[in-house]
Amino acid sequence: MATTTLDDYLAQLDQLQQQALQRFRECRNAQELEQVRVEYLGAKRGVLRQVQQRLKELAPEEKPQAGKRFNELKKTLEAALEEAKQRVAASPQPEKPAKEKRRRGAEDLPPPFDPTAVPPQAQLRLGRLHPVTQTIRRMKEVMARLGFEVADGPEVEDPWHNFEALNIPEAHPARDPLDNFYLSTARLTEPQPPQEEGPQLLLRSQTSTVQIRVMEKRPAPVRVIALGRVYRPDTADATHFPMFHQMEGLYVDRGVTMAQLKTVLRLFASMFFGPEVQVRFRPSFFPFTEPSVEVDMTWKDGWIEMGGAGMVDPAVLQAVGYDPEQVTGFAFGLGVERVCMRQYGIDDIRLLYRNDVRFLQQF
Ligand code: FA5
Repeated sequence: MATTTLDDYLAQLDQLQQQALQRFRECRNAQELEQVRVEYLGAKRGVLRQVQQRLKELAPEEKPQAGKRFNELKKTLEAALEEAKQRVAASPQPEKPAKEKRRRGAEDLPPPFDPTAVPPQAQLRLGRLHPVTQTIRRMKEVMARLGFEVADGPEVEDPWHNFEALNIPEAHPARDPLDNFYLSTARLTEPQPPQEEGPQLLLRSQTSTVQIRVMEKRPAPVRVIALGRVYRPDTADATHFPMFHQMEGLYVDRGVTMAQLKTVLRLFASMFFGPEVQVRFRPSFFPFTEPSVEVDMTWKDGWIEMGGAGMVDPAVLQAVGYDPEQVTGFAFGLGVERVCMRQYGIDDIRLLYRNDVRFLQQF
């Protein structure tokens, strides 16, 4: 026997329709709309679904009319849902007004910055050494195998170590202010206590300064390298930069010869770059070596100038208190960036100092 009459059922559907349409109209955002959709049109427990179940309770002859009305109701609610969706989408919720934000309590504010917090794994990027640093480490390794220990010196130098002891007298053009970064104490902002007139300091223009510092400190024999920054007001181009690095080498002992200098530089080149690299020595001039050479190495189809070298000038040995009758020595200074460029096939030195991670992460 039927438990629900047709009239009751139809009345219930009318009431439901009114209610539901009202609820859809009142929705102000997508979240509310979704709640109302689930409440009425939800596939499992929606009100419409429950009402559909009750169709079974009607007498068989009443079912077609009731079913028809039910289908109408369903379509009406689905249309109301669509319309509400469009209305909500067309009027995006404005940001909460600033006034309201300011009134919010501390618990609504973002958490305070915690410098000890570990960021999520995805944000952690593994760093790597700058290619020039990698080159410096490798150069030290190779030279250590050839018996050279590492020495060091300051980047801010006095004229004695940068020039005079290296046989570069006061009037020499290499000391021209246009070719060096002299430090001017006159620019200091704080008033300075009266001082004795000191030497005009400068950023070292070559690592040859370390030759002097080492020999001043210890007697021969010395066999050292010094790797570090040097500064020159050079215009940047593909092979020059105003700040660059040099590796200085110095070997002083009884009976050191030019043949040994050439052998050490050739060995360095082949141990660093491989047996196919060729080394060329061109006659040159440096005030602190005699004779002097320019050192080139093959790269691509030509030669790249790597550095200068020569036999330590007797005047330099004298300046540091060595006896040029007892000892001789050789010295060389290689451009580290040039070595790095040949090592990695970099054809413009400026790329090394642009701090472009896309470039740097290749090494
Ligand atoms: C010198 O600096 C000498 N002190 C080298 C030396 C040492 C000679 C010991 C004899 C005995 P030079 O100015 O040529 O030499 O520089 C040496 C190397 O530094 C150059 O061959 C080049 O490889 C590199 N170099 C020079 N200027 C720059 C620059 N602006 N940017 C990058 N590399 C440079």
